[in-house]
Amino acid sequence: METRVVFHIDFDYFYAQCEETRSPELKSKPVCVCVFSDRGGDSGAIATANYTARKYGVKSGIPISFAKKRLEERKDAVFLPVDFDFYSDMSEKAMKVMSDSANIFEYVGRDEAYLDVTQRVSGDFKNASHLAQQIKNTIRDKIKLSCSIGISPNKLISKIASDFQKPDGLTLVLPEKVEEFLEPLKIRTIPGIGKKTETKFLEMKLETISDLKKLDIFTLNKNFGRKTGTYIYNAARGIDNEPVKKREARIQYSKIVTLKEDSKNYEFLSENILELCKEVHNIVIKNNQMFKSVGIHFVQSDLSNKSKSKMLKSPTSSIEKLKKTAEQLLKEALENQTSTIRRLGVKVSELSEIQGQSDITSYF
Ligand code: DCP
Ligand code: CA
Ligand code: CA
Repeated sequence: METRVVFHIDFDYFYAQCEETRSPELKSKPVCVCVFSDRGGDSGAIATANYTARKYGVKSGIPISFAKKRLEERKDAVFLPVDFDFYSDMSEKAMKVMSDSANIFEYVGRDEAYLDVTQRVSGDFKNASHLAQQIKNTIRDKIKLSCSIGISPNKLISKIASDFQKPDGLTLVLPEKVEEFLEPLKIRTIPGIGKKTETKFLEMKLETISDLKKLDIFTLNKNFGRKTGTYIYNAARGIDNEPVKKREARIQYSKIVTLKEDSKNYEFLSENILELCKEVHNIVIKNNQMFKSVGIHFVQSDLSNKSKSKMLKSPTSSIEKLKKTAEQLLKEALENQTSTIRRLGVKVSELSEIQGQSDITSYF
């Protein structure tokens, strides 16, 4: 197989940086972006914080009240509610710059993407560094965002490399330097290895990737199962053949069926709705997403269209919530339905990525 040139691009302290771009006076202050829960007050969690706030121990996932305590001495600290629409707009613009520079562009989430640029740079890593620097400059000049880029022959190493010199980093790992780059790193650096797996290795006195290489494939498979064991074995050696797959940013997922017969009977339609919910939910989970809006869609017997949707209180990935909302919409839609229905659809939108799914058990 020819040597590939793969970028992983990740925006720095993304939500908080978007807020700084909108209000530059925030730049000198600790900035925390908060997901307030509907219980009111300070209940809820920190989505992210800028690097000034991080110096005080504020990070993604901790309760807002902890963050406030840690920043007590900083009277200028700012706590802002999340504004997903604004971050999506910023993301969309920056993603455009990236996808214009790639041979294959794979959207991962609002704040990161993989690019296969092998052809674009004629397989040359020096050209690749220049291209990466250009992308960084353009995104900084046009969109006022900084990002970090990892360059290597595969997705795994590029993902690790983009995180290596954050913020505003550019890390190149040449094919012949891959193992050298990995060896001193903590095992936890391997994507998919979470706290639980790390603890298991620490109990075996294994801390770095270099230590991890002492385990043979049989031991790993015995402990983690063949799929995960093989993944860890290869990852420790920098081996990853996953292609960069073309994927654009999605704004919704939907499924539609043509019914066995035209109908406006609630029981019959509801059965179909629940089946569609299952299918939509499968795609959503496979893509590691949550949704905040649920919609149903009718194509009526005269082929006219009708749709109805509902915004939820907070993003969710729950199938029960999806089913319940879709059934409720169906009930409401049928209240004054005269025409029978020929095709029926379910969609979810207002998507966001599920965060904190970094444990290997949830990774596969
Ligand atoms: N996020 C979240 N909850 C989490 C983790 C992240 O809501 N537990 C959101 C906020 C982040 C965005 O996702 O801005 C991207 O997550 P990253 O892990 O890439 O972290 P940041 O971009 O915030 O920081 P870094 O500079 O480390 O990339
Ligand atoms: Ca980021
Ligand atoms: Ca990220």
